[in-house]
Amino acid sequence: MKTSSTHLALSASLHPLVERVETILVDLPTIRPHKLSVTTLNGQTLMLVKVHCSDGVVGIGEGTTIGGLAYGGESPEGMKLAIDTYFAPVMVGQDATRIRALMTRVGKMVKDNRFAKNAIETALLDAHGKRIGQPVSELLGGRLRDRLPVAWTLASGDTARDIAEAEKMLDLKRHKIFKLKIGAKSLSADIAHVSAIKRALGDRGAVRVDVNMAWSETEAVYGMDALAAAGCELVEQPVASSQALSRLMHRFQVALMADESLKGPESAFELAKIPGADVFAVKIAQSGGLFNAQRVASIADAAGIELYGGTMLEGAFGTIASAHAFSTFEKLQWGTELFGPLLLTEEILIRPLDYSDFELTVPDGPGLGIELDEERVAFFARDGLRKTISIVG
Ligand code: MUC
Ligand code: MG
Repeated sequence: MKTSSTHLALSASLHPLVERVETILVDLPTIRPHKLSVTTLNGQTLMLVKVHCSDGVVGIGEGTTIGGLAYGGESPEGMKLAIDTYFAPVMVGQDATRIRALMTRVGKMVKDNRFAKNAIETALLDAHGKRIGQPVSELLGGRLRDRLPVAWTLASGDTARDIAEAEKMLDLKRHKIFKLKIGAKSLSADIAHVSAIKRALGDRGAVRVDVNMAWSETEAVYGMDALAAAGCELVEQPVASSQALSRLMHRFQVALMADESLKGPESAFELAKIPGADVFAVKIAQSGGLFNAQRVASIADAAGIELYGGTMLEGAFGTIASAHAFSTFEKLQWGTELFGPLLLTEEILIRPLDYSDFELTVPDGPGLGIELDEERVAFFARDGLRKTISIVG
């Protein structure tokens, strides 16, 4: 007995441990202002987290929000603070290979903070995949697809500019599904905007809208009818309330998708029970990690709800972590919107991602299968080289 417990202790100590957790804020400009009903983005802040392990392996994860605290309860700065102050002490010295056990430990000490948990879990999965030579998708049970359809969001705030942008995306064969951000203007202005874009694109492009909860239920009743007549195939989160979503879903033919209502498996279960949506926009950050995103997808499948792979406008690391998770979903009827890195002016990877033929390739190298360009990050890091140069200049 004594010998076997000594043996267990010894073999456990041979497992690589978490040695250090490092967080970096990276500020990157967007290619144009990105207008949502809740805020307008002119740039995006990525909170990158590096988990350094005792075997020399380093895993990278990302936490990104939309407009700081404009979209939800976490911000990049808040995630950095939470990870530095509360996550890191719980993680350091722990077995880096037992990811679910470590995330359970973190969960006991840290309530909520789904976005920060997702960033940490991504970094642990990246590290372990690199360690054993397997892509993250395989650590999640195995991918069912290598390529994912990718929608593009038209959100310049100007109809003619959006049409020109959609035409460019069709020409480049990058996107043929377009999501329009509405809800900031009057209902009639929004309907005219959507109708004009759908008329210009015809059968060459699918048109969907995201209202980001901006409408009341009565506005939504008018809006859903008019949007369907304009040829819009899906309406994302027109209202905040789950009960109102459910009433709209039962009243209208056009597909209704839940986004902000989904905050992890419990909320997915509650919404599926009502039922409150035809489609779930699954996001790894909103779900609280990649494993939880898979749970949300399973709940949807079991309830006959269709699936869509959503984004929090992440950079490359959050986008590719999402791609690995979505590649394992049995069904993905509405494709994905993993276009986040394309909204940024700057490349932070050594080799750019492969967006071609309207799809994104899920990398098949170890871990996330992507490599950070450390020099670019040093330049764009908050208080990094760019700031020094602009102060000097
Ligand atoms: C959201 O609400 O879906 C996705 C695309 C975009 O432009 O914003 C996000 C968030
Ligand atoms: Mg949305």
